[in-house]
Amino acid sequence: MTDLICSRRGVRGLGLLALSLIATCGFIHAAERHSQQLNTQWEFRQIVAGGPPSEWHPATIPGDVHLDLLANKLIPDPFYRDNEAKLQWIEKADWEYRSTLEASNETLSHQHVELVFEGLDSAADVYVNDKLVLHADNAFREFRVDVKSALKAGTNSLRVVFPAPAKSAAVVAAKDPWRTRIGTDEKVYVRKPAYEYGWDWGPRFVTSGIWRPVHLDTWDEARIANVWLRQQGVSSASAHVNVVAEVIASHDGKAKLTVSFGIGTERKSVTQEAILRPGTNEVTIPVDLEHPHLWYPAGYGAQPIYHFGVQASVGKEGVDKAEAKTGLRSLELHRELDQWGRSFEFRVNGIPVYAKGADVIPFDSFPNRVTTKDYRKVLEAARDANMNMIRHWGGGYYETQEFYDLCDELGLMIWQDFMFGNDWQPGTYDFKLQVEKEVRYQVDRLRNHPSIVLWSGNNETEAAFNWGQRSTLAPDVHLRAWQDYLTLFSGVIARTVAEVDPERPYWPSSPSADYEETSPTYETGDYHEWTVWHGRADFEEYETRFNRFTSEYGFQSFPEMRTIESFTTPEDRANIFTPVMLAHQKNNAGNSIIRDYMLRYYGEPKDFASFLYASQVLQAEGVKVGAEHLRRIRPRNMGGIYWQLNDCWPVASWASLDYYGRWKALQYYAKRFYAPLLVSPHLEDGTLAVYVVSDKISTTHAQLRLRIMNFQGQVVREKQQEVEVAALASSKVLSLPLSEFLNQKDTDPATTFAVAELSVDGKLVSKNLAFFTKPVQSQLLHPEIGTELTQEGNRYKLKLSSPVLARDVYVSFGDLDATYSDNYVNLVPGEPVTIEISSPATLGQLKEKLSLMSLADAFGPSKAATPQ
Ligand code: BMA
Repeated sequence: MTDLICSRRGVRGLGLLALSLIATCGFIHAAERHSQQLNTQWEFRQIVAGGPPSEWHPATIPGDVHLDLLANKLIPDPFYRDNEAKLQWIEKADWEYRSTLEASNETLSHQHVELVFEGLDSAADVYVNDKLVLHADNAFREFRVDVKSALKAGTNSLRVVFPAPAKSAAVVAAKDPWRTRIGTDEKVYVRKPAYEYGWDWGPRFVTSGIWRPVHLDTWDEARIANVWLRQQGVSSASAHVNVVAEVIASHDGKAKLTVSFGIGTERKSVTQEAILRPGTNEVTIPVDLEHPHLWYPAGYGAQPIYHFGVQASVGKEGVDKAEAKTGLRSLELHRELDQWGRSFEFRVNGIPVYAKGADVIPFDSFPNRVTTKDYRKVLEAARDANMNMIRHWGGGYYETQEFYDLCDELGLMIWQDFMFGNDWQPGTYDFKLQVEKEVRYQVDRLRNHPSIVLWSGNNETEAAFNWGQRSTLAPDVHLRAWQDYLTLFSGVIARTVAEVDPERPYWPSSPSADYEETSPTYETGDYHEWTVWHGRADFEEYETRFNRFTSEYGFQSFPEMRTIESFTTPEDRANIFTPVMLAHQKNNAGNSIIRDYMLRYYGEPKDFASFLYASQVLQAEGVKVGAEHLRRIRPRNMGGIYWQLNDCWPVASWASLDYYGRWKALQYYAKRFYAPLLVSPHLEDGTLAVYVVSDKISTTHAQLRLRIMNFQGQVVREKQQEVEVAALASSKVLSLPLSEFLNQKDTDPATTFAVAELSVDGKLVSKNLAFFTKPVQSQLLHPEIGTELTQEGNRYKLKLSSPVLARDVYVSFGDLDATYSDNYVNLVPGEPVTIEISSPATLGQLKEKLSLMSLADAFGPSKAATPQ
């Protein structure tokens, strides 16, 4: 009888009688942990100091105050025109959220009744029945607080108060005696996503809110706080995984842990007994897998996922269960001395993987409206563009499990920054403790993801040591600031990562040389290459750089017309310098920089629409110079990550996908310049050299065809050869002195180009064009492009052809949704290109809206009529 009553099922079954018996039971029942979601029926209001309280409005949790104001139609669309400036009052206000919490006697009968906030942005006071139960001060941590004594049976009130972020930060900042001497910004004293304060691609929306789920957990004997799948030896022959269950126990006692694991529907299980002590226990259950299915980065193999279920029981009762999953792979950041300095090379399952990708920023200014569809759209676009790595940049927030699950599934390796973006960070002891808790929480939460291949301390904070006020600090303050930096990023964080995730490499900052001295003869670490764009150097400058790993470089462009239309009125679209266009350009002088390069390389586009289009071509061609150079110089360089993949609002930026996930020219170019087998014709030392770069793990037998032709299609030189393409290497396979074919009859550099094609078994795998002048000097002809749009099942095919060279032919269907297998394509004279299109529109609608623009069109018919 006692057994029955003291089990959870018994309590439920016997109702009130049982509840009264529990109190006299004399010992605690071993019920299973239960989680009650508290995400519904919230309200919010502005706290008006001194004034009457404002009205309560319904709120959505998880969310933030901006989204709640928007949903209640209390503010206009923050992204429209210049609304951003008009909404700055929100961050200056204090906000309050409330809900009720129903607690039954059964709930209160448990030993532990914990209120769990998975994320509060940021400083907040939490009250239960008007009793302060929590002061939260870090948006990147979970807060778990026992509220058993604050709760009563029945309806309880729950309130969360968010003082204006600047106020909360000022209170903490005032306690740091070094702050003003070092010049540390007040805002960083409370951990919060840095990009909320505005960035050179993002608006300023400093928000507040319960931005991750809330729940009430009840448990008794023990609960499983974390399951760590520690990969300690993985090869194709076997995988040794230590399943480490972190069990929080109430008392001394015996427990049993059962792990069932496998892939697909196949499962094996092992059980282990453990002696628990009150508090945190780590129980390790070793698991060996013979001939495991290994996880590979995209392009190198499959991404199988193993599932592990852990069940904890005390006595006969299950007390908690947890699920975890991972992909099995070995990982090494290979850093060896070599002829150029020290390598920076990721090795996965022993393969030196050349990292191809882009930097990722938050998907929205308001994270809680990012949907599964949005995540897929952006991350699948990365995979489809032949990327295998993203760098998850440190000025945003640690992403959702869904984001990391998708990267695991798609084979996208992640360079994971900790969330410190550029700003100098405090050196106080409290701040270090705060960061340690955050790192522990985030690494515990994310370490099973095979996609994460590196933890990196921060974005550009090391570099920021010499920026602004810190460049002129007095020697003692200078030393103090540097000590603060080192203790945080190479002390506290490095040590914590070494403790909770020792199998994964840690890197102190991006960019960093890990405090080694670099020189032209000793290159080491990763690099952010900004002489192009910020330094306004020509794109060719990229080719003079030989960094071991380039984790940022890039160039801006405008999004397409449809995206521009989403935030503008027709008068805003008069030119790129209207107030609204400038409000959606966050880099100082950004639009002027684009125009500068435009004139340098292309000339003046004929109108606004042409400017948008040409800016995308300019960006794509510029980044292509860098990307191909970096791939050509492998293994000296082993990673090219361009800035940036995505946007958090509609804006002119370095992104290759706009806010709506629409592909800019650069995304299509990336698909080509990141092809696993790349043919890269390159002008060097008076020759046209042709390189073939291979990411294949074995030799590939291929056919190379190189033609030199003029814009009308006359071939003046042709070469064909068989090539044995070396695995995981870059090789120069052909070199033609320019003097042999240029500046001769029919080969004016302004009307001549080279087309290189690489085929494997008769199938074209890479095609690339090279020109002998800048576009502004080339004499493009106005192409009459032939189109043939047909339907095949639920897909469409568009065949394009032109009798003369047509560069960067951009296909669009106005306001109709469509995705394209390729776009911004070059039409070699007389050689059709077929693009596959999917669209919910009908063939008739598509035909009606089809529009084309090529480079010659963007610069006016005059360019065609009178060659320039
Ligand atoms: C780097 C990044 C970002 C920035 C980008 C473009 O500094 O780390 O901070 O947006 O360059 O300026």
